[in-house]
Amino acid sequence: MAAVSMDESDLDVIIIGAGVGGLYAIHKLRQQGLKIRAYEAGDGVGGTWFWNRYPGCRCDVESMEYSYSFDDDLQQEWKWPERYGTQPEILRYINHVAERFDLLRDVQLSTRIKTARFDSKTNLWTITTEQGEAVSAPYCIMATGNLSTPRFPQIEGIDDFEGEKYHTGLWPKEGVDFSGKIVGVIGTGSSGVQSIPLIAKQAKHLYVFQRTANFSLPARNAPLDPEKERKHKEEYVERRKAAYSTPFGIAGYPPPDKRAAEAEAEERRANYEAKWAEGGSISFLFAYKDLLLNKEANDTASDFVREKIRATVKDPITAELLCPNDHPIGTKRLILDTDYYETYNRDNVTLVDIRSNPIEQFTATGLQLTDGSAYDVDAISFATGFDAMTGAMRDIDINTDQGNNIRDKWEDGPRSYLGIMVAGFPNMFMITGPQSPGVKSQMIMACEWHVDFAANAIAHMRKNGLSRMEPEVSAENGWVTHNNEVADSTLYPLANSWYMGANIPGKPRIFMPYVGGVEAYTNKCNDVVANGYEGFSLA
Ligand code: NA7
Repeated sequence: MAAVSMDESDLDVIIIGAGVGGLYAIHKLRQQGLKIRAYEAGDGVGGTWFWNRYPGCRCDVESMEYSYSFDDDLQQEWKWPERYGTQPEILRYINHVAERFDLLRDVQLSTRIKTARFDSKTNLWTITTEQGEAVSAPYCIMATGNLSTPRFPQIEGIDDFEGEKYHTGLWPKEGVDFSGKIVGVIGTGSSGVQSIPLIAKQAKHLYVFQRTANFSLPARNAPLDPEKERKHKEEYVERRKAAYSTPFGIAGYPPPDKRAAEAEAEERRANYEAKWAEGGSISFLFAYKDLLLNKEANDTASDFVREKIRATVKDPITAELLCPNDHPIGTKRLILDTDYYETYNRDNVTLVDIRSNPIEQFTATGLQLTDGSAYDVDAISFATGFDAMTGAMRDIDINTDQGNNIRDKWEDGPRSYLGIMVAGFPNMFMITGPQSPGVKSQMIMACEWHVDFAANAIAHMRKNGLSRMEPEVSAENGWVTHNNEVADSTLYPLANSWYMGANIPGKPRIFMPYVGGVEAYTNKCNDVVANGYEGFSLA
């Protein structure tokens, strides 16, 4: 039987998750004089950057952008060593922020939330932890993350494998030494592509088991140019503001004004070459304005990258297998790598095609494919991804005394208003929830936006003596329809991506992020607020 802990009984806000979003929520809500408590499953803060410690883990947004904007002294004083932040560096930064703003005193670590229930008579959320503790508060913030529920493949015999078994999203803190070992990596999304070159350098032999080839561009990581850093810092405040008027929430990339067909083949090639040399995904996807809208336009960019793969990988069969052919470039998360394709020129790396010859089963010593061939390995790294965007919330039994349950509500795919709240679940705010631009934008900025929205809404309710806020069903339906229409006007739904829920067997295929762009989204949110929280019912 769960006991309500008395010292927590006067809480105003419960926050679930102490990653980038949860930590900022503590800071923001505390400034409003609210009593808050955050619950975090990990034994440290940082969310994604706490768990994903695999070799090569690095952010694919440049470090000067991928940071908090809420405090100018913080952004002026922090020094990022490289163009793209590594996992240890980003985690160091997050811990610095937690200490600097004294956030840890409101975080309960090593505490996984099992249930969250809203009672309409008391207007209170009560959460219970796996340890059996129960805590109540009028508001609940789900800062549970989009890529926080790692998934192992459902393949026969997976528990029979007696060697070392790792998941990139649950990597051991102490690291792993693959020296002298035969290693298998399953999965070639960002986590696989980032870790493969480093594991290859250490392992005796590396087998990469690839089901689907993905597009990857060179990151061109390098030490941060001091002059670039100085200039960026000088313009920080304006750049952060300008980011809200861009599609991906990142300033400094002028939007393209040409369609791909408006350029001659030679001009296009030169353009793609320049972007390839510059590194990074936004610049590349901004080569032409219809790359994500028009298949022929997209083919020109996809073909260019396939040519680069063929030119890099010496063995033509391996090169061909590495050429993505089932989705337009950019419709899955575009990967940034360092020496990924070059790694296949090493003698100790073998690419195994498990599309034409799937894994049949795991054995005590390795894995066996459908044609009977067997691979003995000392260790397997599962780079097999996450139950993205909805997995973490569905893992918690979120329900109300009115009979609503998030698992039932989202059975055919997530439904929300603005990716912030869900009809039937009053006073529950999501940080970068499904149907918001979250994962299609600069995530730290997206977290700040959602926390600010929730904090302002709570302040509005308290000021006006209101105790309950939730979306009207019609507003939610309208937003879901709009979200789907916007996605359907692009090439995104053509890919079997985690954006679509396609990586989890049985998960409904609905395009989950809002892809109308950050500018359109934040304008919509501002209008909603200016019109007295239009589409929300406040009681
Ligand atoms: P992703 O991008 O979901 O990649 C997972 C990879 O694992 C992908 O290549 C999958 O192939 C493969 N996979 C998944 N299940 C299986 C099974 N059952 N058998 C074989 N291969 C499988 O996850 P990441 O961790 O790399 O990246 C997630 C995000 O984190 C990334 O987009 C960045 O935003 C940061 P498939 O394509 O499904 O055929």
